[in-house]
Amino acid sequence: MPIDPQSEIEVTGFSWVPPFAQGHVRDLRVRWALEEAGMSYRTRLFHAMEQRPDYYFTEQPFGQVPAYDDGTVQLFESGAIVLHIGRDCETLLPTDTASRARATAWLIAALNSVEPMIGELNTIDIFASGEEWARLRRPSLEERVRGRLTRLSDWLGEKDYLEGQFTAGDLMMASVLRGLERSGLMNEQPRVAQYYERCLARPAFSRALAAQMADFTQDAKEGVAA
Ligand SMILES: N[C@@H](CCC(=O)N[C@@H](CS)C(=O)NCC(=O)O)C(=O)O
Repeated sequence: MPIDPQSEIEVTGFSWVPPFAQGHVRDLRVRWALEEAGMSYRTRLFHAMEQRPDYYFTEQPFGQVPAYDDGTVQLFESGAIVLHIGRDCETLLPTDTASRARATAWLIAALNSVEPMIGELNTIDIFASGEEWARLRRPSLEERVRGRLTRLSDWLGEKDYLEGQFTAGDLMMASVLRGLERSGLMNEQPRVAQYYERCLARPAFSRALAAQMADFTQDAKEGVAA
């Protein structure tokens, strides 16, 4: 869906982030879910390096992005927002109770059981590489990530998606796995790598990514802190 300035749905993201973060800001998950659901949205953008206005903390208690407002529901937390969008999209959240519950479980597993250690790995690689504590911490962290990838590979087996069909759980798992692109660890698990590529090959993901990238200012694209 093209971004529609008249849409009732507003998604808050960033107009500027450093180049390494472009295409990885968490409003991408929300944009992807909206694309899967065929829902248009408008954006409100902040500069990542500038103080968010006071009123924003009443919408997002930590001042982070994304935030979401559809006129009826105001939300923060990318997982909660994707689940909310999924209520009206059978692709994201199947209508039968059992499948819907499984999709929800995978979304939470992505955020709670996989994302934290990938986040820590990236913190080390991007912000602390070369520091002694990072050198000591990294090998065990890498092993923990490898462990999760092995389990994911075993779970996937011959399935295309975590529960057979694409759901919000896959959207979130693939979003989280994007944090491993820098490390190359996913290449050690071909099934996971293929699953990841399968998720990212969805046209809805490409549209969401293009829209996020288009929203960065020229300064951001040039890597210049305005
Ligand atoms: N758990 C939150 C995390 C949100 C988050 O970390 N957002 C980052 C951008 S990807 C952010 O706003 N960082 C700036 C900050 O923390 O001030 C979610 O999934 O929505």
